[in-house]
Amino acid sequence: MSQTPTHQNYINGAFIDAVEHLEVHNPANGALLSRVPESRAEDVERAIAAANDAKKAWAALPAVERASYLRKIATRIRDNVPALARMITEEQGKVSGLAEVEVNFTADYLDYMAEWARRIEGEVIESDRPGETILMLRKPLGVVAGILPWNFPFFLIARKMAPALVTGNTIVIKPSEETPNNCFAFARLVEEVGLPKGVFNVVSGAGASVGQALTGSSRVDMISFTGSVATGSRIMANAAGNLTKLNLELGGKAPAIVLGDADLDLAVKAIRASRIINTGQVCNCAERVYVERTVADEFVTRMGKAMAATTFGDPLAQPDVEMGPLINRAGLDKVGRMVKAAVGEGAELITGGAVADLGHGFHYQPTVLAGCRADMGIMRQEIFGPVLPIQVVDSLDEAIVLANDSDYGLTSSVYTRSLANAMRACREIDYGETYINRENFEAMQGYHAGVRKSGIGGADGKHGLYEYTHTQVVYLEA
Ligand code: TXE
Repeated sequence: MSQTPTHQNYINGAFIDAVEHLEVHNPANGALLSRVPESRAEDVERAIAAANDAKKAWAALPAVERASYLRKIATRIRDNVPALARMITEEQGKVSGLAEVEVNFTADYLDYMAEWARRIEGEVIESDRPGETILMLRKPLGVVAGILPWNFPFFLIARKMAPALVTGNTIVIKPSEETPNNCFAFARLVEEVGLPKGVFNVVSGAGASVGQALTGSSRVDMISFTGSVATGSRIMANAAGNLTKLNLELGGKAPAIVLGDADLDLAVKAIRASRIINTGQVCNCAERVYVERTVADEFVTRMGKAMAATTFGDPLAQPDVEMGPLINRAGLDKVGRMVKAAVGEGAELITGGAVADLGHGFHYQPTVLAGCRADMGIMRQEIFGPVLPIQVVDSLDEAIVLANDSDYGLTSSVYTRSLANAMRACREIDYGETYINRENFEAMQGYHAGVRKSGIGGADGKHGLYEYTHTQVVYLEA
């Protein structure tokens, strides 16, 4: 019988034993997968010190040299796709196909960010004084703390470390307690490509201890966090003492607006895909639908059938299923509570509506709720599960008002054949991202950012890259 692996923190280019450990389990069947460091304050301090010690030499390397390490890591990732994808499926529960997409996307993302090496640009500004040149330089911030969620754990390492490193920062990553194994696998690839020590560090452990220590440190220059609003808010409070720069991606409650002139086949297909991906546990998942009355009955019927046909189970035992389990008991209970409350408040259950008893794992049936209203919790709070609540509207105006009346403001979508309706929705919908006639899934060259409580700052593309820099203006009289 193979032994349960025990992981070590990766600090200053070395794998280091921890005193205490957390257990990691497979959410599909409860199997114990590994033990990972329950790091202490002194481990976090060591990692922050290593990142600080490494930052000067790293920033002094030409950006193309920094980028060459990202490309080497991408190559090593591509050499190991099946093993990495399996590891993600085991600890996170996502289906194998999506896990492979995540791994390949991560490699592509590293290459994409590496391409920016020769495009990091400052400015030359006209001066008021004769003989003076004003230069705006772009510089790294220093040490970044990357705090990760569990839903796309492998990709999110790259989303934070690639722009941080190519612009000359060093980083300390804290993976989620739920999904740390793939982060240690990433650290091994970093080690194999010979990245200078201290540039990339991993410390695992609880948010309340390791996360708090990282975000409260005066020697961290930027916090890049993806997770819940409640934790984002706690991090902001903890960072306030040092006024540490924040980049927060805090999830969403994405509205999908289906107008009477929409292609309903397309709308059903795309909204279903945007709801069931990763079992509904994605920040840009379609979380609520506003459908125009003229097509509401037909849409609800078709969506009910489409969701009911969704297959689910343990993705390692049944590789063809479309959905795996939810991440943990808390996630399952939250989804169950929200559906029960909605039905109690008058929502009509079209399909699903219960925990799926497979004898193992945290599975919830694909669910559609019709007759929802704006005052129901299910239309306002992030569900993060395979549940689609639908509300009928009488016009695009009403849909836009309801869509905007939300604490969240990350992604949104509109289904219509009218260019005028699409453009009006784009102008009036207050969201960081809007998809027209397509499923919700962002591109690495876009800019993933939300308004309201969905976060501060954003990721991806040129604008995401520059979040990891500050400017220095030089007034040069020479
Ligand atoms: O998130 P947390 P959880 C939403 C989604 C989900 C809910 C709860 O609705 O159901 O959040 O998920 C670390 N200081 N999203 O509890 O707590 C923690 O260790 C510093 C949306 O898993 O936000 C982990 O590494 N760090 C989201 C990370 O924060 C702290 C993705 C995320 O955990 C900390 C995930 C603290 N005080 C959940 N407390 C998205 N944006 O897509 C915890 N952490």
